[in-house]
Amino acid sequence: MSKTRQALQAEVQATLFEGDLDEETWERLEEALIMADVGAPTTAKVVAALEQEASDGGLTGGEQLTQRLTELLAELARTGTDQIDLRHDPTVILAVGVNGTGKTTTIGKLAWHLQNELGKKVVLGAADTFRAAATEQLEGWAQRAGTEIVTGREGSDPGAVAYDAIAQGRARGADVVIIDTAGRLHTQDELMAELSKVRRVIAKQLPDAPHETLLTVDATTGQNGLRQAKLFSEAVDVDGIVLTKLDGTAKGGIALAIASELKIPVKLIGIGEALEDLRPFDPDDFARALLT
Ligand SMILES: Nc1nc2c(ncn2[C@@H]2O[C@H](COP(=O)(O)OP(=O)(O)OP(=O)(O)O)[C@@H](O)[C@H]2O)c(=O)[nH]1
Ligand SMILES: [Mg+2]
Repeated sequence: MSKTRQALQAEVQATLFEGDLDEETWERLEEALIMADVGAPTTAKVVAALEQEASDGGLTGGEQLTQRLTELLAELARTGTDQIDLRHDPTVILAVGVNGTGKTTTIGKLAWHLQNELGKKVVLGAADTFRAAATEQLEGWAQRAGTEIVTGREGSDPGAVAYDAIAQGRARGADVVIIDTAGRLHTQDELMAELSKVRRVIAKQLPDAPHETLLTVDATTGQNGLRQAKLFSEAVDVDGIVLTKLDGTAKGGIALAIASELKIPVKLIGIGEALEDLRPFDPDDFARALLT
């Protein structure tokens, strides 16, 4: 977050502490938020609310303004429940998203966290059978995280691998089964249909599953990633967003734009490539971290 903080903080602080709250304050604030990828609709809402409060006399100085801005951003980012419910037996998590957004890496980190920090037994399913390298990559993560993994042959049916993984998970008493899938674009009809089929096959093995479909979004792709996520979530049911690569961007405001514009909770954030670089998304902490 430090890159976003540096970019946004400098601009906001310069804006807010330069005396009166006037037209220029609002323009500069708007610009700063747009630069941080908070997005035009969300920015407009926030600035209009602040302007109103200022003209009603509720806001006087820069300090108050910073505080209200933080509160408003956090409010907009709060969407539904942000926690993953792990009470199923086993809980099935399905990772979906556009190519290269960080599905496999997120699964590795999540598996590690569940197993080593929460003491859950995890089984991974390598249902990205598109390339042999994809399975190898997930095997590497399974090894590092110390979890079991179920794989299929290259080119085999991804639904069958998902089905097997859940069957194995149940047989071995796993708490969580996490299924990897191949990257795809919402415009690839056949691949989207394949994803729906994977979901149907999973439900055949366990009626309520998948319990959590997580869509990974690459934070460095900004507003473009937001549009992709919107279209993707219209094609497949998504329960939560994992916003990845936040360590590599000065545009962390995208988390707020996604939550407030898509109405899908951002549940996890990726902040690096190592096992421990995954965090829960907390709107209050996040808004505070953006500004102070
Ligand atoms: N800096 C950084 N890099 C990340 C993060 N998450 C993933 N990556 C990197 O992004 C690249 C793609 O990650 P993958 O996990 O392979 O993405 P994927 O969605 O599984 O890709 P496909 O299976 O090809 O669709 C890799 O080089 C990862 O190391 C993150 O939070 N921060
Ligand atoms: Mg992958």
